[in-house]
Amino acid sequence: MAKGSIVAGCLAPHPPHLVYAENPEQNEPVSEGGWEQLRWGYERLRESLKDVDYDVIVVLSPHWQTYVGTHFIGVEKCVSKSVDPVFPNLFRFNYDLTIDVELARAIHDQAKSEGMSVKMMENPDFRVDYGTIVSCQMVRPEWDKPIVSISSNRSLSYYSVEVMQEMMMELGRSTAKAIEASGKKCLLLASNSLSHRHFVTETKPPEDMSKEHIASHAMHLWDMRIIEMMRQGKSQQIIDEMPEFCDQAIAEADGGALTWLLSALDVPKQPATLHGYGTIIGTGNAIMEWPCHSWGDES
Ligand code: 2X7
Ligand code: FE2
Repeated sequence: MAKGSIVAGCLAPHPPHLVYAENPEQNEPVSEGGWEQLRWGYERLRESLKDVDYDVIVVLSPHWQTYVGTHFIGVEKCVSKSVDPVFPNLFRFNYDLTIDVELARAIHDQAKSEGMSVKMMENPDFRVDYGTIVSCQMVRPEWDKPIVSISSNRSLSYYSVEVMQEMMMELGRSTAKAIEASGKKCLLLASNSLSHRHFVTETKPPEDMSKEHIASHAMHLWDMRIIEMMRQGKSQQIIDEMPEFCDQAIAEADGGALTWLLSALDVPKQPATLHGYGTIIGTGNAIMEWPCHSWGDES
């Protein structure tokens, strides 16, 4: 069997506003659009991936929060309605998705063998979180690929960013190893915003773009700093600065998705492509792609 591979890794932010603004048939609320810069960014990402061959999407979302270890959905068919608890007016999404349980279990087993606390989630009534759904919908609205859904272990809440990063570095290595052994081609998604300071009141309508801007200049500076490091292949520096980033920018990378992704990509020195940047209720969001399929073995 040929070795499996990661064809690309993406930072794929998940504010429900993006799906609300797109008006896909699965989402009940109806909008007049909005957040176009980010939605055009996702359009560019989809265009960039359109000729890339892959079997599975592997996604880690900070909105599936688990406090004892990392969990993996272990149910093959997930069909239900996902409602954003904070924005039920924007996101009530009827989903019908397939899980690659075999690959999920392979990553679970590999991580377990490295000493991580892990669990297969086998409750057939489990509701898939909106972060997972929004990122997948924006990257691949056809829903024609199975996914592997990985929870966010909130080790930062119990311990520290440093402990969270140790664990996510191991989870990333285990993910890459299991993918290689599986023979499958995988697209990895880290589902998170960058700076995460947000407004506490909603505009009328929510898609009134005359009110949308970054929460503060300090948040803007952090977002630009992280984006520049990604564009320059300075992944190790991002990992090194993660404690300050999480603390000062209340970054949603606190859920571990970005560290997991960088680790699975072997802390890449290759530049990431910026497909789009924009704010959503004051938070900073970048759509980035590490196109590993084009790097070759020598890079
Ligand atoms: O989950 C989110 C988010 N990360 C950023 C902005 C708005 C809503 O939801
Ligand atoms: Fe979020």
